[in-house]
Amino acid sequence: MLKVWAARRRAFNMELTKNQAVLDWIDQQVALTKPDQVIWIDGSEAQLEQLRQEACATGEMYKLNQEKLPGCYLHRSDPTDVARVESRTFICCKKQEDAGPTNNWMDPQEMYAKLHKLYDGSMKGRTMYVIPYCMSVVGSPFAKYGIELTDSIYVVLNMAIMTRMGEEVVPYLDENFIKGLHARANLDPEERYIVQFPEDNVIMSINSGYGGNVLQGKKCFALRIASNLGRQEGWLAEHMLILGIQNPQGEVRYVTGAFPSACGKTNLAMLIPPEGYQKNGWKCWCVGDDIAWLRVGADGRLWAVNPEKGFFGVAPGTNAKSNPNALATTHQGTIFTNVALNLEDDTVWWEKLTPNPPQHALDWKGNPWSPDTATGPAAHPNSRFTAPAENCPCISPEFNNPNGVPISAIIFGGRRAKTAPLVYQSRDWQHGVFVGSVMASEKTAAAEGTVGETRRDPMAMLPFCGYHMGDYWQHWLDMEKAIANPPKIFNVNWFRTDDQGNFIWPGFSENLRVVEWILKRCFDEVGARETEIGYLPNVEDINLDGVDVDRETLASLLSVDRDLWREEAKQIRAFYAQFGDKLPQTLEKELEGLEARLQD
Ligand code: GTP
Ligand code: SPV
Ligand code: MN
Repeated sequence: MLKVWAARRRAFNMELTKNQAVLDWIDQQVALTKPDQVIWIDGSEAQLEQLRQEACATGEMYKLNQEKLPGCYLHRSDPTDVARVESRTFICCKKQEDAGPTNNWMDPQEMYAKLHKLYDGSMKGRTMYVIPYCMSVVGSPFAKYGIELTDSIYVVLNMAIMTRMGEEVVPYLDENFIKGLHARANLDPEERYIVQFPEDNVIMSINSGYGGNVLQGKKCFALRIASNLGRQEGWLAEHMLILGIQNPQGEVRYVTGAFPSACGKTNLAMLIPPEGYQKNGWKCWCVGDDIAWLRVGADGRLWAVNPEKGFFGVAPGTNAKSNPNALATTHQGTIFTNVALNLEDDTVWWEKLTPNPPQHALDWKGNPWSPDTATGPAAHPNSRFTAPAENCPCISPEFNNPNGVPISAIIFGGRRAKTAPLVYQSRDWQHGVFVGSVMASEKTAAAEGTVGETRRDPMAMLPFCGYHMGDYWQHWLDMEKAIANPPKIFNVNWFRTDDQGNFIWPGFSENLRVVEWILKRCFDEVGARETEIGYLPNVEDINLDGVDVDRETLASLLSVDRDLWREEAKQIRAFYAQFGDKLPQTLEKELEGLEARLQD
């Protein structure tokens, strides 16, 4: 049987490699899914353009106003397929214990058997595309390579924006490549699976055509599989933005930030300094908006690379005021998913893009929409843009540096209406790991579930950690010994609300005021006051020149409510309970310390 398929593959005569391990694996997947043809993606503009035309001809994509949005397209996913599905995401390793209590698990053999039935013949009448791709800079010591086989042109075109892919990657494929198979099948939500087999370096997703479920380089590879590789090889794969901040002296200092999905990474990563800061010579540089691979450099510092090449960003809320850099980034070569089509000029629209919605539009499902008759939003709350990083006006000159950038601070954060203050610093690395491990945030539209519900999302990795969360925390703790000059660890919360539910802190650009304090702490340039939960700024140490926030409001944002924190400590204890023996002693001790400090 396999021989037949091998012959058929050779007949297409398109394969870009002679590597037998690669070809054998592809033959097996072809035999299973039975596509009509197999096409290798070489990454050339000519080939991608042909695919764009084909997608437009079948209605899979819509070509937008090419004068206003050159190279831009709109795609609508199935209305039942609009976000990551955590309930159908699995980590399949031999022992359930290795996946831990926060991941769905199934025995690998059982899962393979189940999936084989679903994939069997799923590409009949369709084309399989072979995408060789690389996470990080091609040829760099830290790069990792993979192949995604998919029957979706949308996936090919998105992967072409999000990853370095095609012919240039092929020479680097060896038997260690990450094997990925994706089939749209019939998009049945009941049979949707996003599965990682970390012991085999295999990713399989089926019955979805949306974002993080199917663009396998992103969450499946660069986080779930890579977190396992990082544990084995002594580095960290994290759900983090990477931002460079240039001060008036011209020094650029870098921070990473781990916030849960739809909690502000892209916005902070593309921050534009407030006017007064700009006048004084401050600049910000975006290195990454979603994923960071962190390694210890020869100088004993932690260095970060962004393994991606594009942004898959949340559209709603993005506008000329909140994030002009993101908006500019989407003005060419961008694929929009599930936004509204503005029929007035054949461009796109989403909530808060402009104060006045277009009178004539199609909503994210393709139905006529106008503000006067609307019964729902024009764009889906998790609608997104896929845009090339090179479009970004503030892309860092270090973006393609294979060594990455040295990190001064790690910033954890989430959406908390109360409890968490605007910013605080951990006492040391161990306490910082504790702070990350107990991160909590109100749920957003980025995954299925109830928006607004508070959940613990350790290091923003709850849906992305490819192994036992307790082992992951231990790995973080162990890293301390390897980093001679570790970054300092902080926690921020831009989302405290008043009694009417309005955000108290203006956020966005103004967040630089907080980051400035963070960097001053890293370089011993400012003091702090010690509290039960860590070091907080003295109210006079955060610059409020040119922002409409008074010291009293800032003081309230920097307050620690002991009653709320006692309640928080109780919840942390309950959360930790599920990890049993796997909870590192160090973190148990940190919790005891917090509880003791909160007793009067
Ligand atoms: P993922 O791509 O899902 O990982 O999300 P993300 O963490 O990159 O979040 P993003 O920056 O796209 O922001 C998500 C939402 O939060 C958007 O609607 C933003 O407008 C809003 N947001 C971001 N930063 C701030 C802020 O400082 N204050 C307030 N109030 N809202 C913010
Ligand atoms: C997230 O949900 O954190 C995202 C979007 O960045 S997705 O790629 O769909 O996971
Ligand atoms: Mn994300």
